[in-house]
Amino acid sequence: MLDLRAYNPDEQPGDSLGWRILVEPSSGATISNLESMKNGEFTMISTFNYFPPLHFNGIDRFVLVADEGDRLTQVPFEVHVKSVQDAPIFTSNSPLEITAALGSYFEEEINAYDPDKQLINFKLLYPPRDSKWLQIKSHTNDSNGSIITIGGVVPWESSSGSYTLIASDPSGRFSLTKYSIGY
Ligand SMILES: [Ca+2]
Repeated sequence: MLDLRAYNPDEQPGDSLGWRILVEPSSGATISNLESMKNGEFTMISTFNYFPPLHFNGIDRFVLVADEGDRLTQVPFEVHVKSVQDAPIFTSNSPLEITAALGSYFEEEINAYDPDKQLINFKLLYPPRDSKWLQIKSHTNDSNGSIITIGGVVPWESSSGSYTLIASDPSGRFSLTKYSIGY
């Protein structure tokens, strides 16, 4: 790309040859810092930054031109942006401080979604020596994401502890959120 050179075969005094964008990227990507540099009789692209939109993958197209003022040459580009998978994202607050009453049933709903719309798996990690009273009670998936409910009857002998919830997708990418439960 940076080697792309243009040449004005019939340069007149005062002509200036430069590169510019003719058609913006079809994906909505941003092209910035497009700058040209004169190198002998050629005008080269010296700087060029291309930022595809977040989560975009597929084929993107744009057109640059080398413009000398009265005539121009179009150079069409096709960019293949590979898909990169993302980890699930918790939309509930994190970390969460929760107060639960000893001996009573406690429940908390947690929301997460996967930017690639993959199925999310949840796993709960316990503090050391925990009686594992807290469990994943329900887990629903729809196109907007996952809702899971963690809950259980708080044992009388509980002392405050920190629980970690892991959300992972089939590719193994994961996020975690911590819950600090006090009594
Ligand atoms: Ca994913």
